[in-house]
Amino acid sequence: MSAVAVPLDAYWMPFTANRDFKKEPRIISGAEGHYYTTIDGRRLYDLFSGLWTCGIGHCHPKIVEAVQQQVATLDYAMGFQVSNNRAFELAERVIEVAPDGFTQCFFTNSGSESVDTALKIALGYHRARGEGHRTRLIGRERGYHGVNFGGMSVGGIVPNRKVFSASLLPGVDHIRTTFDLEHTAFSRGQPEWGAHLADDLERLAGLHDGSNIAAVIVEPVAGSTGILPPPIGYLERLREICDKHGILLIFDEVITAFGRIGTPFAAQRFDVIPDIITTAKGLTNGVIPMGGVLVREHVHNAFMHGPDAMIELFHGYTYSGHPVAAAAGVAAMDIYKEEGTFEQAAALEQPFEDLLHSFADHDKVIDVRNFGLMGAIELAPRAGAPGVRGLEVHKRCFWEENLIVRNGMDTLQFSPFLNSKIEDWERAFDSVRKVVDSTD
Ligand code: PXG
Repeated sequence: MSAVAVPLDAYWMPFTANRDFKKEPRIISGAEGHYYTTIDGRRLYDLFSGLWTCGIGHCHPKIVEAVQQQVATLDYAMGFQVSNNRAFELAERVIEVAPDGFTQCFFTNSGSESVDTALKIALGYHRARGEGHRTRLIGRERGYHGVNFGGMSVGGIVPNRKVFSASLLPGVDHIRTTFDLEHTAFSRGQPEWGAHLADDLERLAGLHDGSNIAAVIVEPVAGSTGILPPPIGYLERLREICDKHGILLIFDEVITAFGRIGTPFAAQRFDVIPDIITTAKGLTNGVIPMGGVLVREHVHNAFMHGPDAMIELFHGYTYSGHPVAAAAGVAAMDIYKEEGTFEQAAALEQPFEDLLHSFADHDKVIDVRNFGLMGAIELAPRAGAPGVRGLEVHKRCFWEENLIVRNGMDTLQFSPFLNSKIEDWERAFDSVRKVVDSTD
């Protein structure tokens, strides 16, 4: 346990069991490369690369330098009516690696803000084209799209919605999750079963009439809910149904963008091109909070009518395109290119899959899922105590094995560095096995 005193009372931690945490605080005070340093001086190997954020490692010297220089040159400039050079540079760099047809990037400060921005752009797009009746938004069960009202409403994570049930956006429906242990357990990569689940969108189009639906939003590979790769053919089918009914397809790529699955965007890996893409996390390698919403030309063009002197989209944040965040983003884009980060991630996919699936025959494991450098080992819940086994593994890895392993209930989640060393993984997964073996 932490030997150094930290004032624990005032900070209300996000998505954390605060009282449990404060009995046994796990506090990090430094980081370098693939390791954290705890406040009491231990080094921990990070199997979650931040929170899916820091794909090229912590405190990358080039990003550190870019941020230091930028903050001493231009710390902030108003982003409405005037702007800063860095925001334009970063938008250009992001569009350079985006799928063909994407021409514009709108900046936010987080994934949640990117999602709500994307939903508003979708509604504005239809209205601008004279289809203001298209107001329905469709998400998916078990989807995670952040915690703001829009993202929470299209999201499908029950505990995130439960308390706020009466305040969710009206006019939202959900298609079925692709999670199905009976048909897909222990699939390597994309499950073969489940493309037909996309037809649930056709069902909703039948119920409401497709002409009333504005957009459908999905994570191409669902992340937070415990890594659900799309069944083969599923995303293609969603795209087809969207095209048939004039529905915009939004890919929430807050996790999957910038190399996590071996390509700049998941859209390229699956060769399914949405109309709007949301990003955050890897945009700055997690160094400064920032998100981005990428749109295809036709989406942007729909807004570019009316008097030139009129604001086209009444939306934006004080910190949209913040120069220090944008400088971190430009440095991240430089490194991705110079170090071949996306190719490095692609080359690591197979060894990662093999390591994860070496847990498949463990008696406490009920599923293993993976795609790109996203992986999950789902443990059987302990009778009458769902989630406890997973949390114990997380804590024991932290205290006994000097290892960060994130758990979502009883699912152990892995988001390793895009430039990981296989020897480090071998050691780390040996430790995970030791802990899983010896946890009740
Ligand atoms: N969309 C997706 C797909 C995400 O994964 C968000 C939106 C929201 O981003 P912000 O920056 O507002 O948090 C996310 C965030 C986990 C975990 O354990 C994942 C996220 C957040 C917290 C935990 O997998 N992703």
